[in-house]
This record gives sequence, structure tokens and C-alpha cells, in this order.
Amino acid sequence: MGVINQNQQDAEKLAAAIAAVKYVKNGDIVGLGTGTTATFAIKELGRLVGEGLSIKAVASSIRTEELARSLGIEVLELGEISSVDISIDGADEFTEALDLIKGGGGALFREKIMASLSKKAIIVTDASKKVKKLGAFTLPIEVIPFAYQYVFDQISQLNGKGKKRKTNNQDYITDNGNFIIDADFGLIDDPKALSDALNRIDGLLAHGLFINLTSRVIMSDQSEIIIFE
Ligand code: ABF
Repeated sequence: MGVINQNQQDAEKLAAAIAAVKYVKNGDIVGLGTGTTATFAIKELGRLVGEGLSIKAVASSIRTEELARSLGIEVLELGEISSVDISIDGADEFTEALDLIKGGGGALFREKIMASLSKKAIIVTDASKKVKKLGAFTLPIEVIPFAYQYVFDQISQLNGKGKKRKTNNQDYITDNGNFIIDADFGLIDDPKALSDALNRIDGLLAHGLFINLTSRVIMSDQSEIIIFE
């Protein structure tokens, strides 16, 4: 991607993030997502906290937690919270039905728990993430290491072409100490059916299909903010 396109995309991410942060109210427990778009929202929240906004947060990854604390945002333990007022997170793909693929950044399990706890789960994106059908982006699947081969084979039986995620030739390890399989299912006709089938595999901790977990997608397209809900 050229520099101009990158700048354009960053401007879109920032605009979507600022639009989403406007929904945060004083006293809210806010779920903080992971990724470059969510980072714009976290920085904006940090700025508002500096101006007196009073919120507490939960974080969907260790890097997000560190960033939030560095900006003066109080972060609570995700595992000790029963409900999140509003969460703001990114996505890798979304459809107008508000089905998502998430997990390109590797934080899908905590992101899914956070979305499940959220009264209002807002997704922030630039226009490049909107698709008619999910699946051009390979589906991230978090797997407990000793179940790796079993889960890999089960994914193959569902016609998914899996690949273990690597960084610098080493196995990618999630914040939870697990592997990720990026699985290519082609374009997905029935995301709910695939999600249900994956949920039945023992040892598969979480997959990146988010179905019925999103209240609203705020997409910035050039200078326009478009809301899907
Ligand atoms: C998280 O970060 C993920 O679920 C998704 O994989 C990724 C999106 O990142 P970005 O905003 O950098 O495109 O939200």
C-alpha cells in the first residue's frame, strides 16, 4: 500500500474511533479492543480521561492493557467483571448483517469474552473491511497446544485449509499461551453454521467468527461516517 493510501486509511480509522468514543459516558466500564483502529480509540479515551472523563476499563490484550495504563486509564481484570457498558474494538472483515471475522491481531479469545460481556459492542473500521461475504481474510482459530493436530484435522474435515501462524519462523503464541491456526474456508456462505461446527471441536478455544456479538459497526469512508446496526 502506498503512503497516500496508508495515510488515508489511518485518517479513516481515526475518524471512526473518534465517532465511537462519543458513545462513552462518565462512569462507564469500557472494553478496550486490540489493533490499530482500536488504538486510535484508546488514545482518544486517554485524552478525555486527562480532561476529567471518569471511566474504568477492561483490556482485550496485554498490549492494550499496557497502552491504557500508560495513558492514565484505570484497567480492571477482565475475569472479574460481569458486565461491560460499552466496548470498542476493530475487525478484519464485516458484513452488513454485522457478522465479523476478527483475530488477525491474535487477541480473538479475550476479544470474544469482552464482546460477550458488553451491553453495547461497537466495532470501528475503515471502508476496506466491508465485504459481501466473509472469508477472503483467513479465519483465525486459537488452539490449545496439546490439541493442535486433532483440531487441525477437524478443521480439514470441515474443508478448511489450515496453516499454523508463525512469527520470525517461530510458532506464534497468544497471550493465553496457545497456537493460532489461520484457516481458509473460501467465501463463507453460512457463517453461523460454520461457527457452530467449530464450536463443537474439543480443544478449539475460540475462532474469529463473531456472530450476534456486535451492536453497531462505525465505518469511516473517506470523509463520511457510516453506521451499520
Ligand atoms: C483486532 O485487531 C482484531 O480482532 C482484528 O484482527 C484487528 C484489526 O486490526 P486493525 O484495526 O489494525 O485493522 O480488532
